Amino acid sequence: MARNYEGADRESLELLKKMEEGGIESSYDRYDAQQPQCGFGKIGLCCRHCQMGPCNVDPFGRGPKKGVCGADANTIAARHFVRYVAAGTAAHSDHGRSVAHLLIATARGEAKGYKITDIKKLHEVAALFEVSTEGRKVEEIAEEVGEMALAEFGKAYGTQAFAKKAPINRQKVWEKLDVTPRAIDREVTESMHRTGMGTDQDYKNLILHACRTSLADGWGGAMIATELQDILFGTPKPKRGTANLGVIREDEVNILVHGHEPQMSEMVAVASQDPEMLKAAEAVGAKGISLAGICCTANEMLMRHGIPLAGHMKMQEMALATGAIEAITVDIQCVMQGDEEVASHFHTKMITTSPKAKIAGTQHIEINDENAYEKAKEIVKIAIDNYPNRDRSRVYIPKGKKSDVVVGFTHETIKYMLGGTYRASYRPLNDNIMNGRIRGVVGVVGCTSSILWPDQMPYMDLVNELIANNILVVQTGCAAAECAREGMMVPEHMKNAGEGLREVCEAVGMPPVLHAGSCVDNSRILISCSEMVKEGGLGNDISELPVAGVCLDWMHEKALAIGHYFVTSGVYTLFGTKSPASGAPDVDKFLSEELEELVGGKWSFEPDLKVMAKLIIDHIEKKRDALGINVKKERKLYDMEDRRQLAVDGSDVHAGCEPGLAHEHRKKD
Ligand code: NFS
Ligand code: SF4
Repeated sequence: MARNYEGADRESLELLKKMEEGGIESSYDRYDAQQPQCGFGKIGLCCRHCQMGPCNVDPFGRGPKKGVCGADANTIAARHFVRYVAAGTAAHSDHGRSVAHLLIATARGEAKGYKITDIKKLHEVAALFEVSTEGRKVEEIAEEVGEMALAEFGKAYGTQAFAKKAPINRQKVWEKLDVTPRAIDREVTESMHRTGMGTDQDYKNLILHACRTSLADGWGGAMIATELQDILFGTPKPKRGTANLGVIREDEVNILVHGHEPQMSEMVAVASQDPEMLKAAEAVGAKGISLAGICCTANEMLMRHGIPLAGHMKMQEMALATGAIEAITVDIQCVMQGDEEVASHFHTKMITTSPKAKIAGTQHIEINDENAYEKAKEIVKIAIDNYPNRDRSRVYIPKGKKSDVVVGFTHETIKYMLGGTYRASYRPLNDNIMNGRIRGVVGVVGCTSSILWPDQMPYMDLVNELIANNILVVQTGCAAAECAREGMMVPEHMKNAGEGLREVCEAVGMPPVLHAGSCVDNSRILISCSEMVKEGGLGNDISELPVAGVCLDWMHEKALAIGHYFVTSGVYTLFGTKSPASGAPDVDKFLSEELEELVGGKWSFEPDLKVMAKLIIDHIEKKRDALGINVKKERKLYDMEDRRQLAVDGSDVHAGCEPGLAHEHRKKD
């Protein structure tokens, strides 16, 4: 296939070219080899849930309209949708479960090298689980919190504890529809049950169960993962770091950490700074030991320690193709089996560490709660010993961009940054939205995939368009890594923002594009939305906020689970792909129109970026209209108490945020 290597993301393209020249297969080659892909599968109309199938339903009416069992297009497409969501929920939640186990082991003193770092958050989560803290040791509290978190996966009765963090009105919506998530494992199991041959055959009923299952992810498993990780490894704070393939070092032992759970990468990071290891590295002629992250592990390490981010999902093979990687160590999720082949073309050792994720042909060094530090050292030692085997004539580290990035914008950080240390609150954010400097907030999250070439850069284009329209952007996952790599997550990028947003960024010193973490950290965005509602002035439910959620280059099932929990939480959510249910127009209509009546949020699948940007902006303005904050005289509704509050916040933050100035900068009233 003729390829154009002239593109914006030169570093990735240079390495892809190098791979091609060296006869090293990439995911792009394999994508090409898969063409044409199954048209029925793409639109959700291929069922192989029983052995009377596989059954295809022809959306054009020229072939069969039903599967052997009689399942129609709606049933088949809706069942697929549910299974996607269930698989995504299972992935995030199993990650959350591991963290709960680790917290318990740490509290019991069984997990060498780990410690409880954020005691404030421990107390917050303890309060949520109604775990008493009075006069108890940190370890006792942590152990009980861990046990309570673990119980969320299999509790026989009741619903998810973290769902109580949602605004009251949101909880009522869920109760009315009977979609408040029960035990996490139960929702996933029930999804598999309902979607098997001969069970749930009403597409609306199926999609509503996808709602409940996805909530068990966002307000269950993923939130448990994030909150407990913060307790163990610390809640991220603003920090500078670097991103892109250029972070790989010419003269150091390079170790890539790839996957999702910080458990492994945190220990490899500690082990890499062990004096014994540094000495060993020196002995083989290396200037040091350098770690770089791939995928969401990269986001976790960047957010908490400023460890450089080498790249997102579709850059994993390219990072290996630099020929400068002594070892790549992986745990779970988004690890391409193709990495093993790329590594085998070089001296690179590939090491799997989770009993859940082995890869044929690679070395397996199991890391568990008890042995992590010793095993991490073993991995670092393997990398050091491998350094002399690096063939320098084959090393190619792109010299182009190595971007600075400022990360660490959790819902707590946003509160402190905008509200000030003494009066941490969402008031200033709400006020800036109400006065129109910030029109709204959009989460731009999710995957990158090998369907798009590295020079097709939809995230950057969309994000720039949004900030130019005074929309604050919050990012997680590989979408965040993509914009980080492009240097968009630094305060200087505010020059691309509209006037109102720029003023806020200037005053606070923050980037217009905020890095909020990994994919499980989308739960941070849910909490931010809840806080905005609770702060007041922007309606009584998440569905009233001028916000939206976006994923452009959807790849993993996890992303569909995320999208669906945003929708079910009341957020308008847009994906830049075709709908996975597009073969079943009724299901599609239910997702993109009728669901809004029920849950307040809805889906759009829109591959055209310009159209998507317009949909988002129109939606935000519609929500602002409904809130009455697009009307000038609205300002007069502030009473004295409100004014006093605003004055305090204004002095707390910066002069530019004084309420008196607020309306002069509005672009559109
Ligand atoms: Ni999220 Fe992270 Fe990336 Fe997609 Fe994969 S790494 S959990 S799934 S590809 S964003
Ligand atoms: Fe075909 Fe029905 Fe079996 Fe699916 S469940 S494979 S549609 S017979």
